[in-house]
Amino acid sequence: MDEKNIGFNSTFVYEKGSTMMNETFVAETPKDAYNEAVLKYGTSIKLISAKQVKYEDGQLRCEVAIAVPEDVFMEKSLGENTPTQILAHKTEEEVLLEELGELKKQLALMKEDMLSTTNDSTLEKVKTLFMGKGIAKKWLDDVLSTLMGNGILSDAKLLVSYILEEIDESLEIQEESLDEPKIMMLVGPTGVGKTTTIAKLAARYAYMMERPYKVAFLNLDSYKVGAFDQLGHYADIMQIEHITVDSVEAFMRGLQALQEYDIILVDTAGMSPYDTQKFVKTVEFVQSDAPRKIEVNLLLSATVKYEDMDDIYNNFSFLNLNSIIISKFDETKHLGTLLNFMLLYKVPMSYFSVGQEVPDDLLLASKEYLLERFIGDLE
Ligand SMILES: Nc1nc2c(ncn2[C@@H]2O[C@H](COP(=O)(O)OP(=O)(O)OP(=O)(O)O)[C@@H](O)[C@H]2O)c(=O)[nH]1
Ligand SMILES: [Mg+2]
Repeated sequence: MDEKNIGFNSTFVYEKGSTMMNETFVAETPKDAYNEAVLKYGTSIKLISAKQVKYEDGQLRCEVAIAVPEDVFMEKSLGENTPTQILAHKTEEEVLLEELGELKKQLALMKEDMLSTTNDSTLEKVKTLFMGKGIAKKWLDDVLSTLMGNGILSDAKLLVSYILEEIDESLEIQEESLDEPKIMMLVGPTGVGKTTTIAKLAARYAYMMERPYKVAFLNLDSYKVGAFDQLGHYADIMQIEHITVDSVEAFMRGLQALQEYDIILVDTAGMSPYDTQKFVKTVEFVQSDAPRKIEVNLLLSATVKYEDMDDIYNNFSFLNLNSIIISKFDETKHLGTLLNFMLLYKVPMSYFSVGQEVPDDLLLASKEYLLERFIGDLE
C-alpha cells in the first residue's frame, strides 16, 4: 500500500495521568474518518495522524488514527471492539488458523464416520457371506469382536482371510496313533457310513501301513435281525477276525478273546438321535469294564443338516468322544454347516471318508482339505 500524509500534522496529545487507547478509522476523506471517530467516541478523542493510503483495489482511502481515553474506549467498545478484540485483530491469522484446525478436526471426524460406515457395511457383507454358508453368527461375532477399530474391518479380502485363519486355528486334528493296542468304536446316525469306514480302516491298518497291524472286528450291530451282515462280508473278503455280540457280557468276552489283536474295530447299530433304547445299550457297552480304553469316534456326514447338529451332538457326546470322522465329503459342496459343528463342539477330527470305495476313499483328516473345499464354496 502506498502511504502519504495528507496535511494533518501529528497532534498526538496525552493528558497527563490518563491512559489513552489508539484506533484507526478509514473513510473516503479524512473528515469522514474523523467524524466516524467522533460519532463513536465523542469529542474526547485526540487526533494522532491522518494519511492517504492507496489500497490494493486501487482506491485511495484516508486512515485517521485517534487516541481515546481508556474509560471512554471501554465504555463504547465493550461488546464490539474490546482491547482484546483489537489485539485479536492482529492475530486474525491465528483465529483463521484455529478455525481451519477446527474444520480439519471436523473433516477427520466425518472421514472416520464414513470409514466406520464402510467398515460396517464391509463387515456386514463378510458376515453375511459366512453366515450364508452356515457359520454361526455368534461364533463370527466372538471372533470379530477383537478387531474393533482395526483397519482389517474395512478390507473385505483381509477380513475373509482373517476369518478363515480363525477357523483354521479353531479346528483340531487328532493325529493317527497306532503305537498302543486300542479299541476303536464308531458311533453315529443311521446310514452315515460307520460300517464302510470300519472296512476302510481295517484295510488301512492291516494292509496299507509300513507294518501290518493285527485287526479284528467286533460287531454290536445285531439289531437288524436277518439283515445282510455287511461287516461279516468285509471280514470275509479281507480275512479279518470277526465277532458279533448282542449283550454287554458277550462284548466283554469278545474283547477278551481278541486280546492279542492290535486294533479292535467296533461297529455299532445305526442310531437315530431319537433312538434312545439302542443308544443306551451302546453306552452300556462303552462304560463296561473293558480291558483297554475304548476310543469313541463319532461318524458325522459332511451333508449334516443344521437342524440335526445339536441333536446329534447331544445324543452322542455322552460317550465322551475322542474324535470325529467325517463321511460323504463327495456328496456335497457345502461344508459350512459341518464346519460350524466343528467350531462349536471342538472335537478333533481324525479321518475323512470321501466316497464309497473300500479301502481307497479314506483320508487322514486335514484342515487344508476342509478349508480348501470350504473356500471353493465361498468363491
Ligand atoms: N458317497 C458316499 N457314500 C458313502 C460314504 N461312506 C459310506 N457311504 C455309503 O453310505 C451307505 C451307508 O453306509 P454304511 O457304512 O452302511 O453306513 P452305516 O452308518 O453303517 O449304516 P447303519 O449301520 O445302517 O447305521 C452305503 O451305501 C455306503 O456305501 C462316503 O464317504 N461317500
Ligand atoms: Mg452299519
